[in-house]
Amino acid sequence: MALTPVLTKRFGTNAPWRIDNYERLDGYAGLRKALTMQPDELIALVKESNLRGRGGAGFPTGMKWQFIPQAKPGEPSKPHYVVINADEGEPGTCRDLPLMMNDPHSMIEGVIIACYAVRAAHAFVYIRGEAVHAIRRVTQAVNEAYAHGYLGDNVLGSGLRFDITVHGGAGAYICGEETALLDSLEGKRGQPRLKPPFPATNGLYDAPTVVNNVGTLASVPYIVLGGAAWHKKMGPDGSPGTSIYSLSGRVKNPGQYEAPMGTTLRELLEMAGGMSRGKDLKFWTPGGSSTPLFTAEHLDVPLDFDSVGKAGSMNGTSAVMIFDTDDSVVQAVLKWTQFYEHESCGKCTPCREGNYWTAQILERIWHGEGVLADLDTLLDVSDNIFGRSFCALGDGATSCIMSSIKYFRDEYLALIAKNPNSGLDAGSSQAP
Ligand code: L3W
Ligand code: SF4
Repeated sequence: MALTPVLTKRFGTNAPWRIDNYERLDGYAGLRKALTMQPDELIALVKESNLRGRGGAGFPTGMKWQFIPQAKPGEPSKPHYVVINADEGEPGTCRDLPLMMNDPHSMIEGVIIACYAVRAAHAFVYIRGEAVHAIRRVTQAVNEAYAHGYLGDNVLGSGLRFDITVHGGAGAYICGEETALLDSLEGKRGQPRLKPPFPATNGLYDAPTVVNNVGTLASVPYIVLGGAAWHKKMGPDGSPGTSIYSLSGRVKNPGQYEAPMGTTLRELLEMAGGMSRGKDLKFWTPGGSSTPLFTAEHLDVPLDFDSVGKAGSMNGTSAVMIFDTDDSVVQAVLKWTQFYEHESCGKCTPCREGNYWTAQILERIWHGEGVLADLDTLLDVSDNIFGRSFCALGDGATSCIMSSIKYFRDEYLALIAKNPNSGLDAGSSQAP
């Protein structure tokens, strides 16, 4: 797919994480331009660009910024915050960390522009605790930004002060959920809050807060420089721009591939050299393990928020994990379910108990100890988790189970049939 890279344009250049190199390649030009505009003009520009959040849900970024309540003339202004969700933990997702390692200033520049637009003076970057290298890299870049006058007092002569605090998480997947992240940032145990109210009105320290993903904010300087029309030229109307797709699994050259939103797996596989073991594609995730599985029949689905949704899954974090005909779907689903069981925060019963039970059932099926009734039980427990859990982790955990049974029921039955007491004939893959 021919594309002039945008988010990854500095990847592979000479030490792009250093501020002098960043500045040489248009760095901080977006911020300079943004500061000549009114904050509301910037919000209107981002709305017009139709940029949608890259954290998983695809919520329109400009609308989120506009939700931040602003003081009326003469009223004292209250604190607002910008929080960057860099707790990248969705299995298969690997694009925020490479972005922060290669080009941390593009995110920082986007953060300062967002702060100016929503009238926030302080931003917090919450980085996944295990990614010590990224915490160091971003901290160093923030220090450089202070030294060069992009942070601190009187930024670029605007009379405005902006601060960024870098915060390392403690290794809990649930802290990628925005309200759990806010609780964790406040020093509490990271567990999701009830929504509404949304962070836009009651966020960090109960103040209006924008929570955006790394890739979302890194896109902002380019939109300020290129304009909304330029941004909308890439990808489909409803989900414009580019995305960094992370490809992993049975692919010749796994890694990060920037392409317009709406690129298909067939095109991505071409970019990545094809399947790695000469086997056929069997199943894949369009947006991480929390999104329903796709199969070879979905090779031509455009990978954007609307098209993937229409085809029965979610674009999620554009984390494409690829499996071939020698891979067991039951084993993959077991591994993901054990992950959710471990990462469930325990706040609500359907997720805390349900994931425990689905993991147990999957484990016995995988070890040839399942019974025919297990498939119905798996679907029933999943049905009781989905839509009844407190946050998206519960719903997401059921995606791989329900979609794998939909597409690969026979594979489950063949494993169950290995148990002489399963209620199925050995070797049979058909339900009676
Ligand atoms: C104000 C309203 N704000 C919605 C805001 C809300 C949030 C954003 C999206 O889950 C998905 C999830 C994972 N007034 C608002 C409003 N907002 N209505 O919009 O909200 P929501 O609730 O639709 O999504 P979410 O809870 O943020 C995100 C999926 O992403 N996912 C995994 C993500 C993993 C990562 C990672 O590793 N980096 O992000 C994968 O598919 O399952 O469905 O900001 O406040 N009326
Ligand atoms: Fe916690 Fe799971 Fe409930 Fe979310 S769904 S609040 S992770 S127990």
